[in-house]
Amino acid sequence: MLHVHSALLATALASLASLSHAQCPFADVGNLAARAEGLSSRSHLADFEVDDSEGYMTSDVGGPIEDQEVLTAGERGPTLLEDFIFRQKITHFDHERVPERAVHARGAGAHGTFTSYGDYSNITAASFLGEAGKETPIFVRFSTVAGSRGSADTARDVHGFATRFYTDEGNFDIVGNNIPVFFIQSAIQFPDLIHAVKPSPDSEVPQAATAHDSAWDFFSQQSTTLHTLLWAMAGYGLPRSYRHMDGFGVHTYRLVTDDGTSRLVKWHFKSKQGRASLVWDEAQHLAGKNPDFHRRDLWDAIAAGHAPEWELAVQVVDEEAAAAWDFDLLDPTKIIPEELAPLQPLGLLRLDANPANYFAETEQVMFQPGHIVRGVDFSDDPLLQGRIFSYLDTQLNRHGGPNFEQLPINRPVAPVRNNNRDGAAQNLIHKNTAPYSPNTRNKGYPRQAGRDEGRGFFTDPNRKIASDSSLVRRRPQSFADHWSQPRLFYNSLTPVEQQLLIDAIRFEVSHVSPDIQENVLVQLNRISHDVAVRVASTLGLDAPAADPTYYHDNTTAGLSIMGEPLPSIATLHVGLLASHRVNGSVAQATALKEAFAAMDVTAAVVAETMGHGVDSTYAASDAVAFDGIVATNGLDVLLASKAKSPLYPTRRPAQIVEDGYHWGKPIGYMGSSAAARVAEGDGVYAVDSVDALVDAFKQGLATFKFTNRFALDEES
Ligand code: HDE
Repeated sequence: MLHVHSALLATALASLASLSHAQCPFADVGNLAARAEGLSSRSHLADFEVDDSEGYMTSDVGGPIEDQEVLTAGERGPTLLEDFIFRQKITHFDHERVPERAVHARGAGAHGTFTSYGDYSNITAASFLGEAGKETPIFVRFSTVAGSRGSADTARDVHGFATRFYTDEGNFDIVGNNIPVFFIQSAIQFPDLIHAVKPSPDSEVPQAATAHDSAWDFFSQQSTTLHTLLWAMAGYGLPRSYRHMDGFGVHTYRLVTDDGTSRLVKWHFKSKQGRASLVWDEAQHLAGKNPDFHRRDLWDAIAAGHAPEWELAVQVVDEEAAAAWDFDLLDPTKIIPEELAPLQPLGLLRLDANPANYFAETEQVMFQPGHIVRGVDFSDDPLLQGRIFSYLDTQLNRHGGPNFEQLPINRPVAPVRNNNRDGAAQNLIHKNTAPYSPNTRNKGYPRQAGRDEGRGFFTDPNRKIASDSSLVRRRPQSFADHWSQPRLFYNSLTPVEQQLLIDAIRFEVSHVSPDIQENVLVQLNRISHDVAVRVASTLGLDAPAADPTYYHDNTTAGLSIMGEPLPSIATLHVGLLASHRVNGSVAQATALKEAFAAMDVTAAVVAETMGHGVDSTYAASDAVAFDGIVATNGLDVLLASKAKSPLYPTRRPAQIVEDGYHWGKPIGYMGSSAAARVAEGDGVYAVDSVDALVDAFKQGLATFKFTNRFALDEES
């Protein structure tokens, strides 16, 4: 029935979309069509949606009320306890919050669809991968880790990438990150890690940052952190948007076929938008200018009908071959280089619908690595094993009871039948009066499902434990090398990316105490003497003597972000600087905006005041808002060093161009504006026509960051 509704709506909107603009009663036909399409990916929530577009206000139990004045004893008298309307409204407000997530508190989510490319029953019995073209609704939540719910999106951090598949055989969650490794090898250390990176217990400083003693004290004492730390200090800690980052399941999982054959796998989500990062200075500006930068970017792209996409892929591992590798597959601080196990694509994720209510959907979604489906199984990775326990526990704390899976965003689309009963906020009315197994009173139902009956989980999951099964509290020797893979990562970056990574460590470690700085240098030196020397030079310290035990020159493919152009420039955003003081400038910016729109690149016309086709003012604009910047013909008047106006902060137009240049963005000068150019070189285009500019920007935006503008140590 619900499907019929959304199908009807989709048809109605599609026919609206086919009307010409003049006939259409709505202004933005494109967006309406996009919304209708999006609706299908969240149609399983439709039963729970509240539509207040008509009707009288009521109390929580349905009686019509007015709620703007309290009931008092006389106009100037005391408020009466009897005022149930007031008490209900205030009490509900007092209880509006649930505890924020202990980690990953800051995030944004969206709905969409996963489409399987094929029938993968040769590697898994999972039904959502069982047929080419099979569609499964999904919800993805992206996040930062350390900051509180109100912290800035662009804090340097590992980023969460949690995906729920509402499969026809139950919910399957891949609760992953945008970095393929993790800081620790065992779940028992997670509270230590988080206590170290969170703000200081006395002052609650700093927020959403790791440039403090406790974080680097822990990192330098716990060398398992080094690999993830290096990824976070590189561009992976500063994604341009959630859309421009990949996702990883991190742990080794298992896929199991119907006949019980089990294979080890790593999950990957490859961004179809490509990977792109900010630079640190830019990210810091954004934290103040637009703390919602990532959240808004995702929302706007989806609202405009530009659904972001990722390819789901797996590295399938041959266990016998893996036994010869020099790292352990159960160690979550290690990647499997793609040379050892190539990615096998499985299907496409497409996020095409924004939530209707942030709290109900994004805040209340409760992911768990323990949410798996038939055909997927765990490995013995000790970090994963601990997570299977922790997430259930944390959801009990956040929701306050065991019925959180009944919330609309958590409820599976597959039927739920079992003997779990009662508890706070029980939403269901169970009619079975024999809620136990085995029973005869309910004819034995609900029946037990197993591998061969009812498509259940495997009673015998075909997993073995090591033959030496004595109880121990120690880690295997195969987990002991914490330095070779960080070096592999570092070696695989371009020289500019290596420089930015070193600069990030310099920034962070400049904020910590000298004894901790010394400890950090010892660890960096085990990865690379060059890195240790370059960081030490900033700190005014001597690096330790080279410690070559783990030094090597190996590299692996696919880790550099800045070394590759973006596969698509669609939905990148360009600033078009114009002036009402210069004849034809706003008109030229408008022509550029239209030409960019034809390439699905959005653009904003900036001038001194709003009106006449201007989207933003210099008073409100900043280079951080744009992926590329164009100064229209005649703008040299505004860019001149003596140009002043009460309509914007001193030198703002010139500052936008200069910042954009220093942050590596493509810069265009039209006509005479080139007289005020900051510099020449790659990614700086001085042209006369709209066509020439747009043509140059195609390549400029795809390059994204012109890295030769960043200085390397040896050049200084
Ligand atoms: Fe989490 N993690 N984590 N984590 N994690 C949480 O669960 C935890 C780990 C990740 O958008 C919490 O619902 C432990 C690795 C994401 O809602 C909590 C350990 C990876 C999210 C928790 C880890 C992650 C969380 C906080 C070590 C990448 C946000 C609230 C054993 C593979 C999900 C919550 C969302 C959230 C515990 C390590 C990713 C406290 C104990 C490794 C993306 O349960």
